[in-house]
Amino acid sequence: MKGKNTKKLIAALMGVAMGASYVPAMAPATVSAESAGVEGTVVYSTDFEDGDVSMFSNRGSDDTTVISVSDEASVSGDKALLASGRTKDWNGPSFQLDNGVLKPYTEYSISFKMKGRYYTGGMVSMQYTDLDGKEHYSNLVQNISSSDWVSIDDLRVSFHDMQSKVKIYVEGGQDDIFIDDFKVVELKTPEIEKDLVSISDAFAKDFKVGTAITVGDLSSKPFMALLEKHFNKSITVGNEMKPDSVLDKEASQAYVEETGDDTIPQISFSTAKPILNYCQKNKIPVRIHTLVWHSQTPSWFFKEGFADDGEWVDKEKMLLRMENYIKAYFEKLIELYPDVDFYACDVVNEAWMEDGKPRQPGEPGNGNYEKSLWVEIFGDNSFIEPAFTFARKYAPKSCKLYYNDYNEYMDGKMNAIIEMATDLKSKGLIDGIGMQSHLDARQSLDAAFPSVSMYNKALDKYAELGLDIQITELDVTTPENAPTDANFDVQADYYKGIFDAIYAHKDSISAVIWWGITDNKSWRANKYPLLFDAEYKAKDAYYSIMEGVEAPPVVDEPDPDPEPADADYGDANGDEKIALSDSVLIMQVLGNPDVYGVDGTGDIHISEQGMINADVANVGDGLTNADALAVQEYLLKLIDKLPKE
Ligand code: 9MR
Repeated sequence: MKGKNTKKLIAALMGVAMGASYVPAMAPATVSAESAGVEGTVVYSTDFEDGDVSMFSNRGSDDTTVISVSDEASVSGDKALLASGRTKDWNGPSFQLDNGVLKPYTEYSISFKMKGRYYTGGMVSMQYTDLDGKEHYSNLVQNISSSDWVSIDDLRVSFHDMQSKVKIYVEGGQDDIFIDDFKVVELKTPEIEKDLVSISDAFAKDFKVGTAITVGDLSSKPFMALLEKHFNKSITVGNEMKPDSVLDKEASQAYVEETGDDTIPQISFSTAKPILNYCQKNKIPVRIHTLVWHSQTPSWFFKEGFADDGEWVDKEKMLLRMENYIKAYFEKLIELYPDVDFYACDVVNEAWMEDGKPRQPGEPGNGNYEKSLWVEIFGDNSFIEPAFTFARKYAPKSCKLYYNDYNEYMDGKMNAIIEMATDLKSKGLIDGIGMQSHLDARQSLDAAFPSVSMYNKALDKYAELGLDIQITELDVTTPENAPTDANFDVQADYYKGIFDAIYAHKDSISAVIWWGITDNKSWRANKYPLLFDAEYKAKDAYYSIMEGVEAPPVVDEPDPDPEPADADYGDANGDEKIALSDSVLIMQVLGNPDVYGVDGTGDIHISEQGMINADVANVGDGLTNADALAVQEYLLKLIDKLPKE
C-alpha cells in the first residue's frame, strides 16, 4: 500500500474529457483523471494519510455528521475520511470549492472514491448560496449502488463570483461514508476562435442575434467569451425567469398567514439575479421567458391558500392571482433593473396542441406533458387574453409582447395561433409571434423536419399577420444524433436552408435567438444541435450560415474612459461650422434618438463629440431643447457666443 501524503501536490498532468460518471466496482477503477485527455494541473489531492480533514466539513445548520480520519477502510494507504453520526438523508461530508484554493470562472475535474460502512449508496450533489442568501442544489451523480468502493471520476465543476458556499457533497441514507483519494484537477481554459466573424455583428442591421443561458453558464470563461463575441444582442434567461423560479412559495404562504389574502403571489428574482446583473453590466437586452406556461409552474400556485394540499381555486380567484403575479413580476423587475432593456416578453408559452386544440386539463409531468393547470382552472384557453391584457397593462411600453410555441409550423397549431393572434392584435394586446424553432435535421436534407419549405411557409403566414416575428429558441438536431462529419454536413446544409428562409423574412423578424451556444450544454446535448462544439470550436453549421456574409467594418472599440474632448460649441453635426442644421439635428436627436442618437440607425446621427459640442445651454446637463434654441439665438445674433452663459 502507498501511504504517502500527496496533498497540495502541484503537478502538471493529463486530465480526462469524459462526462461525470461513476464506476461501481469490487476493486476501485483507475482514477481516470490520470488517463489521456485534456491538460490539467492537480491543485489539491489527499489520501488522508496525514490525518488532515480540514478541507472537509458537514453541510452546516443542523447536520450532525462528524468528519474524522479512520483506518477502518481505505483504498490507498491505511486511512480514509470517515463521515459518521449522520441522522438525516441530506447530512453528509462536503468539500467547499470557494475555499480560497480554487478560483472562480475556472473548470475543475474532481475525482474520489467513496464507500458506505454497510452499503455504498446515495448520490453526489452540489450546492451554492445565491446573492440573496438562498441555497440551490443539483445532483451530479445519482443512484450510486454497490457493496464496495465506488470511483467517482471526473466531475466537472466550476463556480462564479456571484455564488458563495459552493460545495460538493455526498448524501442519501444515513450510513457512515468513507472517502479516499480525493483529487481536484484544474483544467486548462480553452481559447475561443477569435478571428471568426461575429454572428451578432454580421446581422446587426437586420435583427438582434442572441442566446439563452442559465446561471451555471456564467462560470465558464470560454462560453461567455463566445456569447460576448457572437450572441451579444439579446439574452434569454433559460430557466430562472420561469414561474417555478420566480414564484416564491414560502413568501406567498407567509403572506396568506399574515393577511388572510391568497390572491397575491409573492415574487423573487434571486435565481435569475446573476444573469440579470450580467446583462445590466454589459448592457445586453433581455427577452423575458415566460409568464404563463403549463410547464415549470408549481401546482400550489393554482391551489387554495397556496397550499400543496389545497383544492384548485376557481377561475375568478385565478384571474386575480394572474393579474397580481404579472403586476408584481414587472414591478419588481423594473425596480431591480431600471436600466436593463427588457425588450420582449413571452407572455404565454405553448398553449396550443398540434391539432389546434387547447391542452388537456390536469397536472403536467410524469408522461402527462399535454396537460395544463391553466386549462384545469379555466376549462379552455380563455386564460390567454387576460394574460396579454395584464401584460400590456404592467409591462413597460418598450417591452413587446409575444405568444411563443414549438412545432409552430404544423398546420393545426399554426392556424390556432394565427386565429388567436388575429383576435389579440385587433384588441391591441399582442406585438409578435415567438417561433421557438427546435428543428430536426434527420438523415438527409429531404427528410429534415420541418422541411425548409414548410418552415418558410410558416414564416410567410406569420409575417402576413402584420406582427413582428422572433425566432426564440433555435436549435437543429444532428442526423441519427451521431456526431460524424457527414452528419454535421447535413446539419449545416439544413441550418443554411432555414437561415436563408429567416433572412428572406428579415423585414418581419426582429430577433434570432439560439437556445444555447455549445452542444454539450444544450437541453438536447446528445443531439449536438448548436453552432459550437464542446471545445468551443465553430461547427460546419456556423460556417454554413455565415457563408457569403461579409465581416462588418471594424469599428474601433470606444475608449471606456475618454479624455474630456475640447468642445467646438454649436457644431453638433461636426461640419466645422455653426448653422441651422446643428439646431435641427439637436431637435431630431431629442425627438427620435433611435435614428439620430449616438447609436442611431439614420445616415445622419450625432457623434459622441457632437453631443459635447451641442451642449451649449446649461453646459453639463446633456442635450435639451434649450441647446437647439441657443444655437438659433446665436445665429440670430441674440447672443454673441456659445455656450450660452
Ligand atoms: O432549456 C430548458 C431546460 O433546461 C429545462 O429542463 C426545460 C424544462 O421544461 O425547459 C427548457 O427550455 C424550454 C423552453 O423553456 C420552452 N421551449 C422548450 C425549451 C426546451 O425544452
